[in-house]
Amino acid sequence: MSEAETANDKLNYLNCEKGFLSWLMSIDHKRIGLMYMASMFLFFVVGGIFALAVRTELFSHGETIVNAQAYNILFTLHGVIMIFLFIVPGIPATLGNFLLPLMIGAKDVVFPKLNRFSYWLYLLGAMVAFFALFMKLDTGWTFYAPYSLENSRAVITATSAAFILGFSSILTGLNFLVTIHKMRAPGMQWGRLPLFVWTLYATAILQVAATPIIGITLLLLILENALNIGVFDPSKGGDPLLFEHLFWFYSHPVVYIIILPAMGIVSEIVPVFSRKPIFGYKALVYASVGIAGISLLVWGHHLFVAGMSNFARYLFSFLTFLVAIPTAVKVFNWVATMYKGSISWDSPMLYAMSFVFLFLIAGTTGIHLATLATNAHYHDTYFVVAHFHYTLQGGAVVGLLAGMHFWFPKMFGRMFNESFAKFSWLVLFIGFNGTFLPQFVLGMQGMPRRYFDYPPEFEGLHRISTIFSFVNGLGYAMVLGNLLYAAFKGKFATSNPYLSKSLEWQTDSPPIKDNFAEIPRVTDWTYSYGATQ
Ligand code: HEM
Ligand SMILES: [Cu+2]
Repeated sequence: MSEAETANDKLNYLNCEKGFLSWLMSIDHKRIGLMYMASMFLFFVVGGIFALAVRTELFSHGETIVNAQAYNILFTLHGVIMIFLFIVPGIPATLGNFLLPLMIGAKDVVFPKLNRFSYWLYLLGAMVAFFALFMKLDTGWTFYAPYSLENSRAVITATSAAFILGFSSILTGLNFLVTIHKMRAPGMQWGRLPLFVWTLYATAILQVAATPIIGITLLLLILENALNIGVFDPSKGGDPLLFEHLFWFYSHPVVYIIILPAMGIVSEIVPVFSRKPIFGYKALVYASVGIAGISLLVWGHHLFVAGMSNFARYLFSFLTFLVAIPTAVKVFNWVATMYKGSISWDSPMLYAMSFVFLFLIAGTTGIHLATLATNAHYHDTYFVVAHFHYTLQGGAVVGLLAGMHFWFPKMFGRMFNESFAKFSWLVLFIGFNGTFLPQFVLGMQGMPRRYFDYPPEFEGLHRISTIFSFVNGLGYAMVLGNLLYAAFKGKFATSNPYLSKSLEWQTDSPPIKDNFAEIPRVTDWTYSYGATQ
């Protein structure tokens, strides 16, 4: 019997208890991570179907499949689901939960029951959001006042859901912060912490610091809708711009809650598949914390054309440019790590490299948006839609997929079909770029976002985008199908198929319930590939 088969026969976190309740009631961080993953991808599919409906409507000018009102509902539900139910919990809730204790040599997170409670809150939030699906919510996921003061029932329901989900996020952040401070194995000094853990740390600070702001803002919006207290409604002496500032004070940092862990995943994958130590470890750590810090100061770039002093405009524009520096440091260090490395192009590395490529496009078009002169033209056009899909989908979702392929054998003790994984990666990559590259051009030509109709001259590019969006969707179906099949039926994997030196790979795959037979002692950092290998 091979090593792989024996590991899977042993008692591990997957087979130690059976039945639905043993999962729902579990306080094991690994099971909780997998439950988040399953629920989130379920919502991802629903959000994706809404996206394809939106794209189908835009295939031709004039009414194609739905009327204007239904169109507004479709893009709102797509945005709300993708943001609040999928990408904000995102990598921390899934891979973060699964890997954090394993990577620092701990048995679990510091508060396992609180972790389970966070997941339950997530489910509750999702259930409340589900009711909003039937209430003709059409405000866009941003709930901008004063329009969000009109359809009160739907707005109260959807924002209550976001409020509950926010609590789930704060509690996860708190749990991770204390875990990283208190649960590191002997010898796991701060300077040896894996870079993915550093990004979870920076993210957790943002989750704890910024999420309460949106909580209070949404609460005010709920109160305004329920009791007409006049905070945001100009007809009652309120100020709608106040809502928008408070909203973006959270919702810009949230972009970094979403993207930083994806960067952490890339930092883990690149050294393993280049067989070289990570280049500039400290710079990468400072860059993560720096990005988190700056992200709290740039929210005004969403409101350049909403009316603000020239001084404020210059300041927000300048601060936004600053984010490019730590980001560029990261890209430089990844490339320097690969330099003269012995690179293997397995599927995790393909995803990691496409992350770098796509995020570079996201970042550089972000600079165009942060520039005052061009912002006035691009604001609220398809240029923005393309930019944030390169960030959220090209960046965060592709980063998540990189991690899911890399740690798949760790999670399930099985392997997916690698050739099919490469092929589906290609379909996804082509589908994604084909969908969103034309939207940059549409935006430059003046196509506004959130419109159900457009003049006939935009039809060509819209058609290209719609056709490729189905290729994009097919790509996801292939990727997820491959992984889902392999989770149950894949070939058994050895416990460390990619020969990684990181702590999580030094135990069985799938791990035993308490992760390690005994708490490990750490004597080195995790990136000593190459000369010292
Ligand atoms: C198959 C993949 C996807 C396609 C084809 C797609 C397509 C679209 C379309 C057509 C819109 C409407 C634009 C408008 O009329 O203004 C939109 C909006 C949006 N999408 Fe996606 N999308 C996809 C995936 C994603 C993902 C993965 C995320 C986040 C993780 C996301 C987040 C958003 C958000 C936040 C909006 C803004 C909604 C609003 O304006 O209120 N999308 N998407
Ligand atoms: Cu922003």
